Amino acid sequence: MEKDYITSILKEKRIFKPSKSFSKNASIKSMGQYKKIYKESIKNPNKFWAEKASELEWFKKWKTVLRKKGNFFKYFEHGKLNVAFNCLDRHIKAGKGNKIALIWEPEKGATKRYTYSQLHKEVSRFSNVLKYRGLRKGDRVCIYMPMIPELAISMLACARIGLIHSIVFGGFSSDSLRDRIKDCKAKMVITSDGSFRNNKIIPLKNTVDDAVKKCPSVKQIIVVKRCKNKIKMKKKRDIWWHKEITKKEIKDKCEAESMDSEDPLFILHTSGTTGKPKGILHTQAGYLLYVYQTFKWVFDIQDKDIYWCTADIGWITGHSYIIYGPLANAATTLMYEGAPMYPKPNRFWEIIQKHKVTIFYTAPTAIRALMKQGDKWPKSCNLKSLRLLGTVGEPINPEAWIWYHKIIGNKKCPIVDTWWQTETGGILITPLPGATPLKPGSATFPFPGIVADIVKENGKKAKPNEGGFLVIKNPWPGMLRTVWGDDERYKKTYFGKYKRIYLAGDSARYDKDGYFWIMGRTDDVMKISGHRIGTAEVESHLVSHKAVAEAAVVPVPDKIKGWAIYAFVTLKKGITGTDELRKKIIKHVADHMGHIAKPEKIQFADDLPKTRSGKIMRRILKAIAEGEEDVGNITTLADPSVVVNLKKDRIK
Ligand code: 7RM
Repeated sequence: MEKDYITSILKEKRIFKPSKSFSKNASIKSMGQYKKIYKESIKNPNKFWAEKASELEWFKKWKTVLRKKGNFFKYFEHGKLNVAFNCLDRHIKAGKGNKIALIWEPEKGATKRYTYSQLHKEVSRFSNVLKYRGLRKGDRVCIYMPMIPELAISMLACARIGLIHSIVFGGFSSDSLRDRIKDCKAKMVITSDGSFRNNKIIPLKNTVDDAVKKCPSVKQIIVVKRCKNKIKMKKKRDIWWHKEITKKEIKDKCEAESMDSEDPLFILHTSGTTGKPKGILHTQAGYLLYVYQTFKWVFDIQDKDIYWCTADIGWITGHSYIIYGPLANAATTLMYEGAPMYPKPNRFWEIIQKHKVTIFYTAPTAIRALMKQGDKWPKSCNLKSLRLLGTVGEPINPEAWIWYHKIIGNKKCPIVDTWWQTETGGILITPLPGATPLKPGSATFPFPGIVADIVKENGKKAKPNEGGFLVIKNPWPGMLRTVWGDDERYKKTYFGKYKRIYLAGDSARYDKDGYFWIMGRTDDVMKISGHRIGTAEVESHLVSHKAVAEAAVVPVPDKIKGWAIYAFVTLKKGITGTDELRKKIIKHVADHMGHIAKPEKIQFADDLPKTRSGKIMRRILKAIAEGEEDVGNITTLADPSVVVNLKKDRIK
């Protein structure tokens, strides 16, 4: 599909202009206006960001917009504010206390709604619980929760009193959770007895119990009762949320802590080239400003909008565009607990119909999966409320784009294809819906303030359609500040290849009209169903199985997931590769790392293609897994004959 994808986007000539009526009411109404704002923002970025920052509420004004020290950047130094205050109190003060902040749609059962005032109260009370339990500014709190309101409340409560949250996606298993807790030395874990998905209960608390066995930093675990399933509560360590929150000592009011602009807000681990995930650090003011401004313009948010992003809050998309961006804009944000096809493949469309969702943001992998179910599902629902659609996480193939546009958007909704990363904090390359003529499959142009470029290996600008490395040449307020506890890794990963220029890790090209087309990762990171997973991480979990001697993993194209994991596994002497063993190894990876990291296919191999110095040549494995006749140059292999056998045993 990769090749098909490239040919299809190279042939893609269609252009979709925003309708006059959409542009008329949008905050950015034309390409002319975008270009003017963009030009000014680049000419004087500090002025641009300072102007936008004044829309937030500061306890104390900043002195400098940006200070650079080598590859480290600080925004709004000497300024003080609070993120939760800006997401809640600011709007209540402006008279929006009765507006709905959060709509929660459970997998089963009744919808819950929180106004800004109600959410403010819940957050304040839980902040008091955290204080009561002895946590203080700068402490780390790990959140391992399903998509329930208490997750949003926990994040905002941390932000309110200056605790640093580190959210771990509920699809990760105990080893991944343990490593992330250890890396940031969290004092507390917030979790739930379980989570519902496809009518099954996933026992999150058991996973936490397992993970914290080797985490001496964790002193307390707060547990939300969600599933009423039986779990063990360890005395003195484990605390029920509902019991704690109703204690008489817990008051409704909690002062928002005055935070320095550059104090940490959260850590979010993401996969990189090595087996050890990076703890991406985002700080207060710059991050808040960046998600505020991008949410406002990219989603063209208006007072009456009902906005729904289907991501999980355990990923950056959920942090920035379910919670912080929407709430900073006083928007109504919807949060859905369950799976896209439960109980039927029209669940998403039913939710849109039920809540009259106006803006819908999802991943190409979900679009492809839903498209495969047939048009009858969306056609069984009233989707007329929709006015804007968005995608994120991976390139969208034009076929899926057209279906999304035609069947979901009824040909009238612009589609914002937003490119960004955990590290970037918010959206960097994207259409602005009232302005940008769209080309299916292209993320179009950089957001104001962002200097994006594509360069060749030697650092020179690539020519149109030539392709190269996607880089960002100037800092922006939402960028990561470092890798938690590892400044060297930060410098090396993002600024090691080109001097003073941020390396995104993606390959891309721009066309003759200057549109950006993102092609995919250039490192050992895979996007499986839009989830970011490192090959090295999966490999380390494969080799930790007792039967496995060696393993190498490559992504192979998949019609729904975008990419799927194909693993080459060498077994220990005397062990035969059976289907039974294959299943066991896959389960082993799921149990330790998470179901999202399960290899789709495992090929048992006597030997792997290695250079004379013993390095596994993934390029060759990738070609073999994809069924290429010609696997490229194999003269540097210690034993070129291994290729023949590997080709023969390929799993189709
Ligand atoms: C938001 C998110 C980042 C990687 C990134 C790309 C890929 C994301 C798009 C995309 C093509 C897009 N953060 N990616 N958005 N590729 N078009 N619109 O996904 O840290 O988990 O992943 O995702 O490869 O580098 S992430």
